Amino acid sequence: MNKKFYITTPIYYPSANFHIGHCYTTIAADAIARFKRLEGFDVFFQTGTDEHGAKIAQKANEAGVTPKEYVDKIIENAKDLWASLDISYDYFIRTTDEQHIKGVQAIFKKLYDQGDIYKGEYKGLYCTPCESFWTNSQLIDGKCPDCGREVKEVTEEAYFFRLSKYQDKLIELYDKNPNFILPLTRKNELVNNFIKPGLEDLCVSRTSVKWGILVDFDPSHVVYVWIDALSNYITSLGYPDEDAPLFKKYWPADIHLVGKEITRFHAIIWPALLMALGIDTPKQVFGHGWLVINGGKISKSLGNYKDPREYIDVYGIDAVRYFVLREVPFGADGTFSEEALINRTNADLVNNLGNLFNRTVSMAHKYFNGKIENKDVLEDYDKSLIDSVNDLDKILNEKMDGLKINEALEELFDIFRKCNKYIDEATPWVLAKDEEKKDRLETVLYNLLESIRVATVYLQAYLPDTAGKIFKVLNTDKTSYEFNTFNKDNKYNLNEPIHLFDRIEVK
Ligand code: ME8
Repeated sequence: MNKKFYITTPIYYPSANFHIGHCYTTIAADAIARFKRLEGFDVFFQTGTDEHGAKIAQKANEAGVTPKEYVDKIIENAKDLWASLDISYDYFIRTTDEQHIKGVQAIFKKLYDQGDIYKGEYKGLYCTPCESFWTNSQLIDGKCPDCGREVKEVTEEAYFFRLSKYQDKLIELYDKNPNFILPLTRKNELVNNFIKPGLEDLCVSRTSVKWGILVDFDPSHVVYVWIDALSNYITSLGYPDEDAPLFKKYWPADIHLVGKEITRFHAIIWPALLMALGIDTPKQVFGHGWLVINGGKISKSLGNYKDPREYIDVYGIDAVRYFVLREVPFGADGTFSEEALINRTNADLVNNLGNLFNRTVSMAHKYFNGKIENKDVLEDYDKSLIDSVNDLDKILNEKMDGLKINEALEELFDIFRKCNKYIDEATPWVLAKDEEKKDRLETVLYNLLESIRVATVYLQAYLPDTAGKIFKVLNTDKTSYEFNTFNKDNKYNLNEPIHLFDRIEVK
């Protein structure tokens, strides 16, 4: 039986204003999910929308509609964005789904019945845009440490989750599973800033917020939006029914991929809740960095970004996907600019891959009418290219297991670079002048086509659109993982060459 792999993105706040930063988590999760599928894993890739909370209610109010009407309409924007980026999610959860609402209510009741949730009074500081409670010591200059905006003092009757009870168990979880929080810098931040100062019990209900999941045994309360949101990862699988087929098959999650600012919710509150529920904790929480513009946050109010679909329209899906996956070491912050996107596209996609593919296929047509077989007339230096191609599997597996996505792509594109170098060494246009070198010429073209084919098997994980185009021209059905090594006995009958990418002129 295939091994399972459950990967999630955060569930997004429904928005009319998505930017390239929002696409970051999802494009990365998509590449990981596709890579695992390629390898034969039974993958469940989940994304969705986080639709409750004061912020949404406020926006709906401004638009003169009910919160549900507001989210129903705006949700399509997220689905459309993911479709335009070729995101291959298996399940899209909405926190307004009936199954999710019932699941969250059952979770809350179970924790209350067993004493992990109790009633008390909340006095504290709340940041409405971030839906986060803060203590005085956590504020920076008296403002929300995440977004820098004003916090409000609130006092109200509230339910609390005994988070403090799980302090030692969380430390044990991190110690026993060194890869639970990655990259390591995030783990150190969490332990030093949150765990070591001592965890306080967490306020998990609000009476002043109306748009949310009602506590069914005390309906003047709604469930704190982060408890609601985090639960999505199991309600989608059928929890609280622990015998639900999806839950049995896919839980625990293999990776929760999140942005760095929400790592603490996923690596502290979420595993503590799961421990309280008596179910397994996820295997890994990976907190990636931010894409920034001019060193600062991408922000609607600064007006410093375009809708990602505008970049897709101009440069193509795969230019955007490639940039996001390749430009920044996965985990660190990185700068987004249209100029950097153009430079990356021209250097790697146009000059390296595009050029290689076009000239290889063109030569195959020019010299052999597109029909190429291996004539096995080898030179010493051929071996080095073929060995590199056959090493890809091991290298890419290592890189992807460590979520070094940018390095994996670098290795893959190094094969295309080596193929270009091989053309320069073999000089097919010189061989073509000599009838006696005809078999050597055909061998050279075979080696190139076969190397491109194997690399493209992997390229499917990152640039599915481009990989599809390459396979179509190669006219091959050897596209799956089982054909991931250099085979001497394929036969090519190529379709016409195409330009994979157009050079982008800088205005
Ligand atoms: O946080 N660079 O939703 P969200 C990189 N609903 N990633 C960025 C980014 C940037 N400039 N801006 C946003 C939420 N993101 C909650 C999650 S999960 C139970 C609830 C990433 O719509 C961000 O880090 O604000 C997060 O991973 C994702 O976009 C969704 O952010």
